[in-house]
Amino acid sequence: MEGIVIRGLGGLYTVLSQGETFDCRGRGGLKRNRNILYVGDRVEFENGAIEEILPRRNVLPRPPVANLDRLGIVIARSDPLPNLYTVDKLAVISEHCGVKPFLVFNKSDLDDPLNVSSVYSSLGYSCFPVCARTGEGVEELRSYLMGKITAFAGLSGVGKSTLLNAIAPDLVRETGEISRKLQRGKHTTRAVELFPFGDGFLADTPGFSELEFGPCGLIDRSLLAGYFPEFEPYLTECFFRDCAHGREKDCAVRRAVEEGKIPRSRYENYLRMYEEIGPLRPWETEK
Ligand SMILES: Nc1nc2c(ncn2[C@@H]2O[C@H](COP(=O)(O)OP(=O)(O)OP(=O)(O)O)[C@@H](O)[C@H]2O)c(=O)[nH]1
Ligand SMILES: [Mg+2]
Ligand SMILES: [Zn+2]
Repeated sequence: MEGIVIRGLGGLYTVLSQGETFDCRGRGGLKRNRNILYVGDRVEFENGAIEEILPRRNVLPRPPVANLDRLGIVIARSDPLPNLYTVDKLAVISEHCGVKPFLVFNKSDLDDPLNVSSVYSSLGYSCFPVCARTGEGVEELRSYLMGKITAFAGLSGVGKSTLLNAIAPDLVRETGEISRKLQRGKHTTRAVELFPFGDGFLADTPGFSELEFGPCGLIDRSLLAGYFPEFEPYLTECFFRDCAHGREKDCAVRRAVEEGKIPRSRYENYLRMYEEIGPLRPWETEK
C-alpha cells in the first residue's frame, strides 16, 4: 500500500493511506541504507512495515519534513520579539531546498517595536499579517494554503499551533494557551506533525530557540547571495564577477544597501551567514 508519513516518534511512524492511519515501523533495509524517514515522506508499506520511500521532491533538514510546497515562517510582532537572523536563515535554507518561503506576521494585536513587516514586505515574499487569537487575516492565509503542503516554522511561542487551530478549527492542537488554563504549564509542540487540509496538508513543527539553530548546513557560500531574492537585480552589476558582496571594490549589492534599496538587516545577516558557513572542506562536499 501507498501512504504518507504524518507523524514519527521513536522509530514508530503513523502512515495515512486512503483516509485511514496505520502504525508502522521502518524496515531494517531502510536503516541499513541510511534512509532516514521524514514526516511528509510518501512510502510503500505492508503489515506495519515501511518498505520503500518514494522519490522526494525536496527535504527540509530543519524543521525536518519532506515534500513541501511552501514553508511559512511565523514571526510574532512581539512576545517573543522577532529574531531576524533566524528568519533570514530559515528563508535561505528553504530556498536552498527548493521550498517557497512566505512570511506570517502573527499577533497583530500587539505592538511591532522592530517594525519587521516593513523589512520583508519589499522583498518579493508573500506576507500575511494575522492575529491567530482573533482570527483577523486568517481567511486570506487559508486561501493561500489550499491544495498545498505547507509547514509552519518559527521561534517557540510565536503562535504556530494557535494559527493552525485558527486555520483549521477541526484539527485543534494543544497550544501554550490551552494548557495554561489546565494548569499543566506551558505546552509546546514536541514533534513535526502533518494534518490533512483540503486537498493538501499543514505541518505544525516544534519551535526552536536561537541557540538551537545551527549553521546553514552544507550550503556552498557562492550560492548564498542567490537565496536573497532582493539581491538579484544587482548581482550582475558588481565589479568582480565572483564578488562576495563584502568589502570588494564597486559592489552593487553594498551600494543598493547604502541607497536603501536592500534592507540593512538582510545584508548584515547575509554577511553573518557567509562567515558562518566558511569555505567548504573537501570531506563536507562528499555525498
Ligand atoms: N496576543 C496574542 N497571543 C497569541 C496569538 N497567537 C498565539 N498567541 C499566544 O502565544 C502563545 C504561544 O502560542 P503557541 O501556538 O503555543 O506557539 P507555538 O509557536 O506553537 O510554540 P511552540 O509549539 O513552542 O513552537 C500562547 O499563549 C498563545 O495563546 C495572537 O495572535 N495574539
Ligand atoms: Mg506549537
Ligand atoms: Zn558585490
